[in-house]
Amino acid sequence: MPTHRNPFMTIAFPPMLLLLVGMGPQPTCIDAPDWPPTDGSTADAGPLERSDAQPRTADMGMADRPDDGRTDNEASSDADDGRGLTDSSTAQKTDTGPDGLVVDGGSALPEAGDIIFSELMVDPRLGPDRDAEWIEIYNTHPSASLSLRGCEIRDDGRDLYRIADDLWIQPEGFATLAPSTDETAVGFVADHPYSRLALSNSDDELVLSCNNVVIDELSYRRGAFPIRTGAAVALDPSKLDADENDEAASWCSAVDVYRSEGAAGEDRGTPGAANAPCGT
Ligand SMILES: [Ca+2]
Ligand SMILES: [Ca+2]
Ligand SMILES: [Ca+2]
Repeated sequence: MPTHRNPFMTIAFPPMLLLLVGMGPQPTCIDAPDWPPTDGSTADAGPLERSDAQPRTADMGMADRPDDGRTDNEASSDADDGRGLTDSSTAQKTDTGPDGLVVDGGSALPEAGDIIFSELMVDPRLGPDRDAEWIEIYNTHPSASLSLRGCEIRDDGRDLYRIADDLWIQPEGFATLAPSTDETAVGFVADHPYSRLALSNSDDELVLSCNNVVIDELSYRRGAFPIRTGAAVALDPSKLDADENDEAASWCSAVDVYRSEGAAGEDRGTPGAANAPCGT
């Protein structure tokens, strides 16, 4: 028998020896190296999401929707997460859009009426208007995630902001834009920061256009529209339409509180979520 500093090692691993070694003073050497798994399978993406090798168009089983002829300039890029369709905030964090992106005919560009203004914080109580105003928009499309990259929001005056980065909205989902994504300033974490936009407390216009096509526009006026300090102007959820949101009667003051600072008061609205029905 050859000499060895550990005589146990000369034996060809009988089961009882392995057990003895496992009970010895240095158990770490037989710790199972693959527990817990380190290959990513313990991430919060479940087995259904682990489909990196599959083409994007197969995701969610929606690849066979009708082609309306629109062309693709966004959807072919790689992304890193299969959960974008159910989480708009996740979608915002990707560089080129959510994995599992579903687009009409391969296009993510909205057409007229696809995205509408759904809620406006015109006159926040907490924080100055320049910091705490916000705009909520809604994707009316029942099945297509849409990108607002390159689109513009403007008024009829000097205000104009161009969306230079990706801003995705899932089908029948909401997105919020505010002067910053600073929760302390806005009262929540907006999906996208804008600049050079201000919402007049008396009357103003908002126009969303993409590739020089007006997607939605509206004009509001105090007195007709329910503009109040500390309450967003909220579109009735039965009026989520580019034409119906032109009518003052389609809007009401938000009731739900999203920001409260004790004696300083409250701001009401549902940024990023469905509005409550008006009249309730
Ligand atoms: Ca304002
Ligand atoms: Ca409109
Ligand atoms: Ca809302």
